[in-house]
Amino acid sequence: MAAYDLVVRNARIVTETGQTEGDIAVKDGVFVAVGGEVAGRGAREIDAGGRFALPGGVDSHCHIEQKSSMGVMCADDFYSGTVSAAFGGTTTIIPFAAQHRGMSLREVVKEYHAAAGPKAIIDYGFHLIVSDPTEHVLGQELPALIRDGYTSFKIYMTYDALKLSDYQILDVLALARREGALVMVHAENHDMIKWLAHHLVEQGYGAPKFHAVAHARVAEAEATHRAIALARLVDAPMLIVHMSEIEAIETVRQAQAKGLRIYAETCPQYVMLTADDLDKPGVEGAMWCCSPPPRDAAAQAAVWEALKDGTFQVFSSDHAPYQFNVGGKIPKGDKTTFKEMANGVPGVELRLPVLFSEGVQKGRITMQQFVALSATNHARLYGLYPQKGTIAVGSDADFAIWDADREVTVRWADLHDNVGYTPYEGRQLRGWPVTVVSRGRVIVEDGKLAAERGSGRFLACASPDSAKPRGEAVPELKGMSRFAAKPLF
Ligand code: DUC
Ligand code: ZN
Ligand code: ZN
Repeated sequence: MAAYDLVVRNARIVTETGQTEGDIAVKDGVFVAVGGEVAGRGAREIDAGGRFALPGGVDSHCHIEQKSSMGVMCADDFYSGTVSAAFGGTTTIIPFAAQHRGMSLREVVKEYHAAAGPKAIIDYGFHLIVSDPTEHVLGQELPALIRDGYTSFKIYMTYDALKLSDYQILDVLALARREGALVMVHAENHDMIKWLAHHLVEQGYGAPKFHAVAHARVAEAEATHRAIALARLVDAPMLIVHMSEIEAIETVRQAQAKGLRIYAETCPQYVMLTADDLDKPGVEGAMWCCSPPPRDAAAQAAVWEALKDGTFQVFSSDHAPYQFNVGGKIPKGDKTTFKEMANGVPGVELRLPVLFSEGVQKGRITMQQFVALSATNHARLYGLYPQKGTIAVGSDADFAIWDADREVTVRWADLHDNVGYTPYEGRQLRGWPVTVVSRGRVIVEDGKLAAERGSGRFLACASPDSAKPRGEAVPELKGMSRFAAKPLF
C-alpha cells in the first residue's frame, strides 16, 4: 500500500524565500514532505525531471459571473473562469460578490455561492463590492460578513452607479479598521473623467482610443493621493488596485516610506499593453479597453520598478471578461462610444505565464519575487496564508510544475475562457505550467483537464491580522522591509 497519495520526484521547489531540490509528498490534500528524498511510494508518482515546482497561483482580483454596474454579464461563469485559471497555473481565486445599490450584501453573497458552488473547479474566496454603505450595511451586514470570512471589500471612486463620496469612504475605512478588514480601492477621479468624456464625445471623439484620453493619468494620481489621505486620517490599511501610472505609484511608495499600511496591485495589461493598442479601426479597440487604461513605455517601466522594489505586493489578473458583441463590450455595436463600452480585459489564464516570461525570464524579477507576487502575498493579504500560497508541510498541496523553456505563441483558440479574443494574441511567451495540482488532485496534465465541476471549495478568509503562520512570528510581506518589525496589520 502506498505511503502517500502523490509523490513528485526531482523538482526544483521554489518558495518566496528560496529554492530547494528534491521530492514533494502529498497526503489527504496537504503537503507532508517537501525537499530531499521521499522514501515511501505514492499512489501516483510524477517525475518532474528537474523542472520547477511553484506554488499554485492565487488570483485575488478577477470578475467571474458578475454583472457590471451597466448591467453587462461577464462571459465567464464559475466553470469556464476556474478552468481557465487552472490551465494558467492558478489554483485559488478571490473574485467579487458585487452589491448593486439597493441590494442586501447578505443576499448578494448567497447568490454568488449558489453560482460558484456547483461549478468552480478550484478553491475560491470572495471579496465584497460595497456600492451602498447604508446604516444597515455598515452596522450589521458588514461586521457579520467579516466574521463569516469575507474580510476584504472593494470600493470605487468613479462610475456613477458605484462611486462612494469621501465621507462614505471614511465610514467604510473606519469600519474596516474596527472589524479587521482590508479595503481595496479603485482610485480614479470621477469628475475629471466624466468632464473629459463628455467633451470628447460631444466633439465626435468617441472611438475607443479616446478612452485612454478621458481616463487621464492625473485622474489616477489625484484619486490615489486622496484615497491614501483618507486611509491616513482613520489609520486604516488600504490596497490600491490595478495601478498603471507613474505619479500614483510614487505616491504609494512615499506613503509606504512613511510607515502607512498602504498596499498596491498591478496587472498584466499594465506591463504588456499601451494606449496605442486601443487605436484600431472602428470599435475594435474596445477589446483593449480597461480602467485605468494602459499608458506608455515609461509607465510600463515604472510598473516593473514597483514590482521589483516591493511597492506592489500583488500581481493580479483583473480578469474582466466581456465578449466583443452587443451583449458585451459594445452595447450599441459599431455606434458604441468609449463611454458606453464595458470596461476590462481578460487575463486569468495568462497572468502567471506573462509574469514568468516578461519578469523572470527577462531578469526583471527573481523567482522568489515571482512566487511572492503571484501567490504568497495574495494569501497573506487576504488571510489565507499558510493554507494557500506556499509549498510547505501542512499547507494545501496546490502547485504547478513549470516547463521554463516552453515557447508559446498566444492564441485565444488555445485558451479556456469564454471571451472569444485575447488582447495578447500573437505574443510570444517562454515558460508554461504543464501540470497543475489542487489539494493533491492533478487537475491539468498534458493539456487536459481532470477536475469535476463543483470540486472547488469555498475559503473563508481570516482577518489579515490573525493570519499568522502556525508557530512562527508574524512575517513581513516580501519586499516590505521598510515596515521594519511592524506586524502586517
Ligand atoms: N475596474 C476593475 O476592477 N475591473 C474592470 C473595470 C474596472 O473599472
Ligand atoms: Zn476597478
Ligand atoms: Zn477588476
